[in-house]
Amino acid sequence: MATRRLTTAQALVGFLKNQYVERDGREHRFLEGAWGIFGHGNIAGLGQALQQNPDFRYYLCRNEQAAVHIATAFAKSRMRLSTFACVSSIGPGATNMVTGAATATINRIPVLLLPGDIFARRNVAPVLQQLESEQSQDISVNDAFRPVSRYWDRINRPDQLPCAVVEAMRVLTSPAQTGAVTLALPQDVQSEAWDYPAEMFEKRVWRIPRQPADSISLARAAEAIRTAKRPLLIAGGGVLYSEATAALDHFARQTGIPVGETQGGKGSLPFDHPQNLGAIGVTGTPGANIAAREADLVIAAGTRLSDFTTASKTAFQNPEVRFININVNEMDAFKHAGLPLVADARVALEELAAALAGCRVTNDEYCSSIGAWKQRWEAETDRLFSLHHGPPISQGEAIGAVNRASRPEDVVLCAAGSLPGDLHKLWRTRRPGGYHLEYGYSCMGYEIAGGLGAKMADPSRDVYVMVGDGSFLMMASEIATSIQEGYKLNLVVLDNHGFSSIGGLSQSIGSKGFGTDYRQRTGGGSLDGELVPVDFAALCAALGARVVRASKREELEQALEAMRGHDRTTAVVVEVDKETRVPGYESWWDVPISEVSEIESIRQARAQYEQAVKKERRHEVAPAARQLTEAR
Ligand SMILES: Cc1ncc(C[n+]2csc(CCOP(=O)(O)OP(=O)(O)O)c2C)c(N)n1
Ligand SMILES: [Mg+2]
Repeated sequence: MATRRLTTAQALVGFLKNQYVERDGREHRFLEGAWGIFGHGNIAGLGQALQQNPDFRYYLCRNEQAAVHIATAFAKSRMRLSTFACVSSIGPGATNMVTGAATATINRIPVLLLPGDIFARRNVAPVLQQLESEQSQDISVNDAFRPVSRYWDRINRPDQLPCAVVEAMRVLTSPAQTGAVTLALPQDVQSEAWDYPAEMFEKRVWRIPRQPADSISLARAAEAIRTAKRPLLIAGGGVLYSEATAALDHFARQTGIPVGETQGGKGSLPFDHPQNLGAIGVTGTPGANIAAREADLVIAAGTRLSDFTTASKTAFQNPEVRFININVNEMDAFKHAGLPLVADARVALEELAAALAGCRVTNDEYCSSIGAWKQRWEAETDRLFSLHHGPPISQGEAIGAVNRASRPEDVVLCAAGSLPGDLHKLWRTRRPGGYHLEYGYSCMGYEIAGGLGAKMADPSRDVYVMVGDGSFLMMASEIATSIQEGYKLNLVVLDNHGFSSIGGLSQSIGSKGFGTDYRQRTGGGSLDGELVPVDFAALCAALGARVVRASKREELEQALEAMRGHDRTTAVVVEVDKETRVPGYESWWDVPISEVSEIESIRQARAQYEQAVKKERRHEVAPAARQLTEAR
């Protein structure tokens, strides 16, 4: 057998750079290189291996968490067909990636994490940054990756590597199983050599299958759709990842069934598609939420049915409601006692459309409601886009300005704060992938790093990162990385001196905004003094961005116009009114309120909560008559 004598780290890089995926006849290199930061736990091992493999590019970032966000946003933008590896030293560099791992796994996005680890040989322990345990020498901080990884392994001997990397690729390229994959690499093992089989370094193509649905279940689903009176389809991220947008367009036009979009699925249809009711759930439009409330059949396609989509299980109030779940992931397909179509979204939608050929399901009355809801929502969006409030202007107006300034192919990107809800409702998405929200983990700090990943995934699309002051302060470091790599970001920093989102939530639970403003501590001991002065424009400039300040709406519009002419990361900083919020529509979110309290406003909020929570339904144990299938 031909072999190559390589270190574990050299063999790992040699293997990774030769992995490809193929779907629908298109082939992609799966890993485009490695992001990360070196330390003593990887510089001599993996660092050296990357140095001698310049065709597997190393990218230096400022924070290991950011590395994972960059990789995640890149993979999300590439519809999960390619990603990056992320490397770190041992200890804090490694644990910085844990939050990124959770973000990727929850969003079902492939990223490969390669943290350094403590010596396998153990004789020099405890090494710098080692977590010592009295119960076992087989514990390190990297064990913290186990619950947030879809596959986790520790390479304690060089000859374990071939088995581990093949498992890693199997999971990363599995549409149902994908997420963060962690291979912990003890510092000494990285540098140890072994005679690796030469075949390990040959090009390998992983074909991503398009799984069809079980034929009996599909026939039952078609029958249920044919006889439904108020059907509704919910489009989740899976519709985008499976590149099923054309299939969805065809299915919706043919059947007349309206579509509500989750955060992950927004952009599955253009905003002005006749069947697109827009955002659904807690941050949804009135039309989508009324349709959900009345629906007798919900077709959930490529969605995890999170609490934001189901309005904490209050969204579907029709006593007869039944579910059909199209999902590659069996766990999702079985939710709400639904009829599981364990299948690729595109194949399932095409097969359903074929089975329903010539069948328009929606009656005239439902069709006219859909048209009226759409019309009213466009008028409401126009109203919120032109409040002419302030200065400080309203966040809705700022979103309108960015939406108008961006081209149809451009991308808006966001993750946490009040922006995700406002964007979900208001952003007029024109192309698939034009709306990039990390709302599975809603991780403050994802935005700027994620913007860089999205821009790298498709440099022809301009990326507008909309970021609140809180998220900005959590992690703005990758502005410098965007300058280093020459990828231009358009940053729109919305400063409202604290947390509009959690501040609003605090008001609604009776806590009057406690602890949600960026204010100085007063003599009385509370955080309600003067605003903490933070100059966001100076921060952006200091990190290398071009920057403009805007306060009036016209200034924001001019700044956005001027942004387009620059080829380097450019920021506009605008103050927005924290209290002028985009309202909620026909929905509710379960945030339990203290059962007993000394504060009267909290007691009142609790009384309302007790009423509202009664609307929560137990779809998972629906009576047999409401279940569409007994499939196992
Ligand atoms: C890492 C992290 N910590 C805490 C939270 C909880 N959280 C959600 S939104 C938010 C405030 C965000 O502030 P900002 O970015 O200024 O947005 P705004 O609410 O003002 O729109 C907080 C603390 C979170 N989502 N992520
Ligand atoms: Mg804020």
